Amino acid sequence: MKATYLVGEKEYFKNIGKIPFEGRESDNPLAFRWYDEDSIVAGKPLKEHFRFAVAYWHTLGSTGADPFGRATLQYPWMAATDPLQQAKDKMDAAFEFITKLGVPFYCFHDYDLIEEGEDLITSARRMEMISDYALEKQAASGVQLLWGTANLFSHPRYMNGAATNPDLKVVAWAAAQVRQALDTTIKLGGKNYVFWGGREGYMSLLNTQMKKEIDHLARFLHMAKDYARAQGFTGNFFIEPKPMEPTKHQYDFDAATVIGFLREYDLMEDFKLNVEVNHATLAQHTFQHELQVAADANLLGSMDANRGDYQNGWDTDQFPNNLYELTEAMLVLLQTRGFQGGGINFDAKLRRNSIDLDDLFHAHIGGMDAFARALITADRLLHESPYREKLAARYRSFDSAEGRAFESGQMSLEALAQLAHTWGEPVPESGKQEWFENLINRYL
Ligand code: XLS
Ligand code: NI
Ligand code: NI
Repeated sequence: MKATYLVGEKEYFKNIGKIPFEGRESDNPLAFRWYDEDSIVAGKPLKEHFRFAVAYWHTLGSTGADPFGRATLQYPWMAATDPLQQAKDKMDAAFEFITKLGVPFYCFHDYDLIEEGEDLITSARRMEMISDYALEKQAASGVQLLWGTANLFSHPRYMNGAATNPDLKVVAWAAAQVRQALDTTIKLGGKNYVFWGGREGYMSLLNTQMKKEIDHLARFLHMAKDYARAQGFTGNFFIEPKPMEPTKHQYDFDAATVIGFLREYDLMEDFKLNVEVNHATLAQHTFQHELQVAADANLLGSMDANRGDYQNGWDTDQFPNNLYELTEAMLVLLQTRGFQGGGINFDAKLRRNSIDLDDLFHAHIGGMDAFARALITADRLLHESPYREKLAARYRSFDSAEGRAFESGQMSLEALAQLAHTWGEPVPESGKQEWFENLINRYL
């Protein structure tokens, strides 16, 4: 990223400059204490491990509205009533924020960039205009697009789903929107393209032919992939699992479900997973479980960082700050091959009463520092602590000749059973869970 940052005609975040790294002794809340982007951990700079991205919809577009009350956030870049002017102001603010924060990527839904028009042609013209502007902004700042996507869930036409809608007319409209979002992503050099199945699911099985809808979803994904590949797109496609909300049952329930779906419909070559913390916990999994499931299938593409509320279980999209949870997640990341093509997108939003512009900085700085500290801790756990040794020791019996024969399929059930007779009753061995748990706190 270039050292100078872009400030549009207006400067939105006045009195805030480029966020510096000041180290652990600093008590400046607008500085990084752990995230020193060029410092090398586990063989590469922190910025390459994380590939942080700002989520356009939350960071620039949040209003603070909730089902009980109207907007509390009146961001100055949303003030213009003309949609073209508003989109340009929003983008000026976005690039000012992203470059001051020092994040290398951003992510968007099509109509986060500019308000949808009253028909497809108007929308296409608007997307053309704002993506030209984004191209200029990207070139001037060095900020890149981690992924693009299409919003196939907000407009009322999608209330019964998009690709899984029982009405082909809606499916066709979704195709028009996805084609346009793919074109925009490709034009902006996007590294990846995301499908989060917004309303791809059902509210009641009574009015739903589930098999038909899931077949349609797979067909739609094949079409989108074929189109993008024909346009020269070489990036990854990501599916973002989520078990519920907005529908009662989302088809992309969790990582294991999505992996089964990709396998069944022959999509494994092109699609990987974008794992989100709060979606994992909604599915009653831990975040690290979902990462491990994706990584074990060689399908860990990217991550949406946030956290839920552990008391009410909702998808509250709070900024990540739980060091213990993040350290466990970074242990998975470091012990597997890391992200394939993706990075860490802050799919997180401010609380409705966090109304100051600097709150956006505090939120992201805190999240980035928490990830940096977690990664540094996980790396030390792997290299300075007895963690790896102790974990491997639990499985050491499989290093024997018999263990290797078992693992490589060279042993019958009779031969395995015979070993029980030879070896006798096994002596129980402790799982040492508390020992493992304490180790993390010791290194944090
Ligand atoms: C919603 C999702 C959404 C996707 C992008 O819960 O997290 O924000 O990341 O469509
Ligand atoms: Ni989400
Ligand atoms: Ni998300």
